[in-house]
Parts: sequence; structure tokens; C-alpha cells
Amino acid sequence: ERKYAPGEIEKKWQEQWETNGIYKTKEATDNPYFYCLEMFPYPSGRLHMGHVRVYSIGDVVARFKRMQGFNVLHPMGWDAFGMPAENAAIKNKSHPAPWTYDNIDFMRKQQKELGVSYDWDLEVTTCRPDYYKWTQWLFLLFYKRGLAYKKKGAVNWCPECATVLANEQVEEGCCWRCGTEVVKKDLEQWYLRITDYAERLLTDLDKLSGWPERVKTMQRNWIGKSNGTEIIFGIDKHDGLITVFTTRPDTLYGVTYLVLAPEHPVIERITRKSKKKAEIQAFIEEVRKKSEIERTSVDSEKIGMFTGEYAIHPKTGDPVPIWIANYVLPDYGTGAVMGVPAHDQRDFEFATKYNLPIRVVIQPEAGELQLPLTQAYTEDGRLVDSDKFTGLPNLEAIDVISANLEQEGKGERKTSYRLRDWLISRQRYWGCPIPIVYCDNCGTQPVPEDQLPVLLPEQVEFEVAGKSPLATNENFVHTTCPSCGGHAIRETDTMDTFIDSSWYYMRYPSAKKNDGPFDTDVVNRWLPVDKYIGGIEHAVLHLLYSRFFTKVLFDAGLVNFEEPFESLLTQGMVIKEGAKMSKSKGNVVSPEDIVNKYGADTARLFILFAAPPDRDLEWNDQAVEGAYRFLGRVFRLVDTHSALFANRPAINVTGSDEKRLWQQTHYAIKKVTEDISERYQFNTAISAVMELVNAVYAYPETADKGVKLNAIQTVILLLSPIVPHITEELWRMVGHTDSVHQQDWPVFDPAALVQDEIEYAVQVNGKLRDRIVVSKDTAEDEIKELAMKSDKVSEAMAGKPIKKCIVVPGKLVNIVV
Ligand code: ANZ
Ligand code: ZN
Repeated sequence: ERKYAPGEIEKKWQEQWETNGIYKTKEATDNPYFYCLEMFPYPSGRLHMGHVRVYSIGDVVARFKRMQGFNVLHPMGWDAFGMPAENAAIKNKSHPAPWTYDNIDFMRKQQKELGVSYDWDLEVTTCRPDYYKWTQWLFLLFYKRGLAYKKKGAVNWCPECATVLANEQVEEGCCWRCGTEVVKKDLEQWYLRITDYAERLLTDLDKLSGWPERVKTMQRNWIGKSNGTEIIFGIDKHDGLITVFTTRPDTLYGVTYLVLAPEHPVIERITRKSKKKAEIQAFIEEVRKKSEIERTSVDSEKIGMFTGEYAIHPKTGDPVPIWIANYVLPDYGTGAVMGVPAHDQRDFEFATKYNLPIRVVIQPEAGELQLPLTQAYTEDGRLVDSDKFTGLPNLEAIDVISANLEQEGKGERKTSYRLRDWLISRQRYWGCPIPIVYCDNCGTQPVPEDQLPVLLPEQVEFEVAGKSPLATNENFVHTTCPSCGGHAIRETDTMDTFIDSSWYYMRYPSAKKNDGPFDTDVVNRWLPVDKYIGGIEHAVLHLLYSRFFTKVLFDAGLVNFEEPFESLLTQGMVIKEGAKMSKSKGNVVSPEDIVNKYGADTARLFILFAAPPDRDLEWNDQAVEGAYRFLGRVFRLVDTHSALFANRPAINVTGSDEKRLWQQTHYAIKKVTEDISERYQFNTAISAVMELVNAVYAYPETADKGVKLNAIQTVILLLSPIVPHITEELWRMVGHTDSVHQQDWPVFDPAALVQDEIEYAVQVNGKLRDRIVVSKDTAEDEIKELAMKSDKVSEAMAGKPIKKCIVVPGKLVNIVV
């Protein structure tokens, strides 16, 4: 008798799989393609349970699809540029490269110990020159297409990370990485023109039926499309115009003031000769110190200042005081707003505070507003005091007034987006250098393709105040202009690491290509990714950027698809005692410990069994034990039947026991197949196999051996994507010489599922006494008779007279004595 010893089994098979290359990507022309991808990790040091969870999920899918006859691509790589490496280097007075590569080696080893079926020949590492050369090439492609540009502007600056951040990387006013409050800084930086793609990024979300609604909603909100009207106001005693953006042109006659963002360029001009100039300047300085969040949050105080100047209402010709206020943002709409205190709550509070007039121009259909208003009336109604538009329902007036303004050249319907261009410059070392030089004569010049990659210099100083690390290496900085051969200096910022991860999934299928970022034909065969698995935290960042990249590459004719990820699975967190596992909470369970104690198969089984993939998973030590015991039970089942396997009996589904196990076997195949491929519910799939295992244990010794052997083999096959090591071992114990992972996935026979026999539980006075099996069209009286014939039942009845006997069809016979 053998004992289940994962320590021996797992190592052995991992080595054999690697030697035999059974997970190498195959491209057989007759087979359909399936690209299964898990988000690649940052090589932070070691795997945590969250990693184990994503990789386990992905691996089940990949293995299952392979057995179903698909050409499966299942690669892994490293999102290897980024700040932790740099910070570790600063702390240890070393270099980010060895830290990163050591971590990669360690984590790769851990992934192998989990038995994940990656094709390691296609490994991608974003910090290696053979990868970032093509990141630079892609940057230049964007540059040539007018989609990469440099501009000076107020940017988000994290003082702790000493670098700028994209808008997507500022979460509630704080740095996404370290949580430090972000401040504004005026810098000249590189941007990618993602706003050019705002509309396509929005409308194409509708095509992504395989994405969770929640993620699509987050992207829609982030893009923030708003249909409105730009309305032009003249300025009294000054040249020029002020254009406001409004979604409520129906309230035009209710305007009692205009508000400009403190950054609005017109302020300088209209206050140049003002007595209030210094005061206004001081106010602007003060507001600009505050973050965007503080400025726009509903409960933060609205503060403003009158400029002393007036605009002219485009319809009435009335003077309208021009104010400056903290709540108007410079880069949304036009940075100027018309104040309608009667119908906008924010404006109402502002007008109340500063004693500005409140003019009602919309009345409800029924009744009349009580004056003075105690809050803004923001519902629909009919226009009043609005000249010739008076009487119109306000929703109609939106169109009518916009059209009228357009006719008079005083306005234009406009769509605004909340989405801003993607700021990609980072004042950090460990990233992809931006392939640009600045020539004294020719200005900004792209580095020619044949000079790529622009290598990261090894010798830099990391912490020189006000300088990007690359700027501290004189050899790197000074170069010659590719255009005139004169002196030029290099761009010394590096790219946001989200650029690296915006295209890595296109690199995998032709990962070794050295004359281009990818092979278009190969990429078109494999992509879009069929199943992408990763965390919800990337709902806007990585997933939006990747969609943008894909569309640009589509427009450039480099790929033939417009969306990179057909179907997305966002896995839940791993929690313990109700909280996310984290060092600070002290509730971390390390994958190594679990693997060392129980083996990788137990870790995988527990994780997949404990919760559906998209839910949070509560860690449970007893359930880990339970998973281990179940695998031991399966092992024993096979071990104790070795004689049976040697004989390889034929299958005879004749008697009722045989029929039942045969049916249970096919039911399990159906359930597991559908749960994995349609619902991605691995927990219920595993339950179905557990039931089958119980059924095999309960199968009588005397019944047909062929049916039993078939059931045991089915258990092994159905479990193989989930627990790949033990099933490989058992498959050999059953007498096979080839790998279980190269078998065809079992197919269920619908005919086997038709029940022609039904099991009834028989109760006497509410207590279960026996089970009987009857043919499916047995009459009720006959069922009662058969039930009472059972020895156990008649024993329990002890000869007492029957008071009642009830048959619950298909389930139960209840006898009351
Ligand atoms: C007048 C008005 C009257 C407005 C009314 C609303 C209600 P969304 O839907 O988010 O696009 N707005 C425009 N630009 C702004 C900026 N840069 N900073 C702060 N607020 C700005 O919102 C559009 C509305 O937000 C616009 O319509 C404008 O206020 C304000 F009863 O104009 B509204
Ligand atoms: Zn030049």
C-alpha cells in the first residue's frame, strides 16, 4: 500500500514535463486557437496567495482547453521596470537590475513549483533591452502618428516618489503607489494622445460582452462623456471672449455671474490694470495649492473672488460679473462656467455665500416654487422669464436654445470628455528611456530606428535633487543629433511602466522576434486574448491603456483586431479573518509554507474549491486540511485497485448498480465541463468530482469492474487540470504510459444521463432506514410495497400497524407507524 506523498510526486513530474516539453505552444492548423493569459506580475520578491489564485485559475483553463483539442497559448512574463527595484537599490546601495533578475528567478521557480503549465520559451521581461527596444519603437510609432507630444502644464507630482503621475494614477488625490498626497507642479512632459481615442474607447465597450459590467462602467465613468453646448460671452471694456461649457443651455436666462478657473488665461488680460490685481494674484496662488479632489469635492468650501470686470450676456446684453473660484477646473470643458444659482446646487451655495442674485427660469409643471429658494431647483419643468423661449419644456429648450445660439454664431454644441491625455514622463531611473534627443539646431528629434535601443546607462546617481537619475550620467546625456550631426542632449526621463504592460500580451506569441515588436500574422492568429485573468485594480489603468494601444496599432495596420481582451475575469481577493492578507495586518499565509506542508496540488485545490473566482476567498486552515484529505482519498482509491487495472476489464452497463455509476460518471463529466468552460465555477466542478468519488467508494464489490475502472479514470481526467501532479501519478498507476495532460477531455453521453432508475430514501417515523432503487415508471403502490420489503425497514417497523405511507415522487418514501 502506498501513501500519498506530494513531496516526491510533484518534483518528479515537474521535471518530466519540462524535459518532455509537453506545455510548448503548438499550432496545428486544424485546431482552434485559445489564448489564456494571466496578468504578468511585478517581480517584487516572492509570490503571495493572490498570485497563486490567479495562476491556478488560468492554469485550469489552459489545461482544460488543451485537452479539448485547442492550440493553447499560455505564457508568463515580468512587468519588470518600476520603482520598488529602484528604491531597494537606493536602500542597499546596489543596482535595480540584479535585484530584479534575482526576484524573477525566485518567482519563476515558485511558479514552476505550483505546476503551472506555462510555455517558458515565450517568457517576456520588460526591463530587458530586447523588449524595451520595441517599447521605444512603439513610442516612435506614436510620435510619427502625432500621438506622442511634449507640453508644459500643471502635472500631478508625488513628493514621496519624486516623480509625476498620470491622472489614472492619482486615487482620491493621492499617489496610487505610496498613498502620499499629490501636488501640482508646472513641468514640460511627454503625453500620449489617448483623448483622440476617447469616443472609440467608449463605444467599443459595448462590444465587450465577455467583460464584467462593473469594469465597463468604471471605464465609461473615467472617459466621462458629456454632451453640452459652448456658449460665447463678450467682455465689457475688453477685447476677446469667454466661452463656457454647459450641459444646461436651457438655463441661459438664469445666468447671474460667470466663474473662471484660477488658471484661465483670460484673467491675466482683464485684470492687468485692475486695482485688485495683487489681491487676485494671491487668491489664485492659494487655490492652486489645493489638489483637484479638494477643489471639487461636494463638501469642500467653495471660495471665490470677484475680478471687478463684467461679461456680456449673449442674449440679453446684460452685464454679468466675472468671478474666479476654486471649484472650476482648468482642464474640463473650457475652464469657464456660467453660474445659474437657481438651478444648480453648487452655484446656489456660491451665490448665497457671495450675495449674488438668484433668478428662477424653470418652474415645475405643477405648482410654483416658493421664493426665496432654500436650495436649487434641479428638476425638469417649463421655462419662465426666458424671452421667446418662455413656456417651452426645458428638455426641449436645451435643443432649441442651442440651435438658436448656433444660428447666431454665439454657441456650438460640443462633447466633452473627462479623460485627459496620458502623461508618460517619469523622473525615475528604472524604466524605458524615451528615445528622443534635443538638438541645439534642429530641436526635438526622434532617435532613428537603427539606433534603438537607447540603452539605460548603468552608472547613475539616484538621488540628486531636481534631476532625473539619467541626467546625472554625462556620457548618456550628450550625444549627436541624428539629423545634423551636431551636439544634442538626450531626453532623460523614462516612460511610465504602464506603457511596458500595454503591449506585452502581443509580444508573447512571437517573443523572440528581433526585427520587430511582434509578428503580425502570428499575433492576428492568437489575439484577441480569449480569457484574461487579473485584478480589478487595473479596471481603468492597464485595461484602458491596453485598449488604447491596440486601437493605435490597428490604425497603423499592425494588427487586425481593435480590442485586445475578448473576455475578462477579475478575481477576488484572498482574505484571512475578514481582511486582505497583508504584512501590516499580520495575517499572511505564505504559499511556500502551504506547498511545503501539503504540496502544490492541495494549495490549488483549496483555492479553487473555496470560492468562485470573482469572489473574495476566505482563507481557512481546516479547509486546506480537507483538500489534502480528499486528495489522499482519491490516491487510496486508485492504489487499492491496482489489480483491477492490470486486468483492464471491458465495460458492461447491465445491472442497476452499473447503470447508476455509469450515469453518475457522465453527469460529473457534464457538470465539470460546463462549470469550467461556461461558468468558470471551479468550486462546483470540484464538488461534482467529489460526489463521483463517493459513488465509486459506494459501488458494490460484486458489480461490473469495467464500469468502475471507467469511473476511476474519469475522476483522474476531470481532476487533471486542477491538481496536475497527483493526477499524472494516478494516471500512470492506472497503467498508462503517456501523460494525463495529453489526453482528450472526456465527453459525456446524453443518453447515459437519462434516468431509468430512481433511488428512494425510505424513512420510518421520519428516520432514514434504507434506500431502494426502482425503475423510473414504477407505480406508487409498487414503490410502497418494495419499500416495506426491505429488511431494515421491516425491522424498524417492528410489526406495528401502518398509520400513513407517503411517496414523494423521485425522492422519498415516508412510513409512519
Ligand atoms: C450651467 C449649468 C446650469 C450647469 C445648471 C449645470 C446645471 P458634466 O455633466 O460633468 O459635463 N462645468 C463645466 N465646466 C466646468 C469646469 N471646468 N469645472 C467645474 N464645473 C464645470 O457637467 C457639466 C456642467 O458642469 C456644466 O453645466 C457646468 O455647469 C459645469 F442648472 O453650466 B453647467
Ligand atoms: Zn540637429
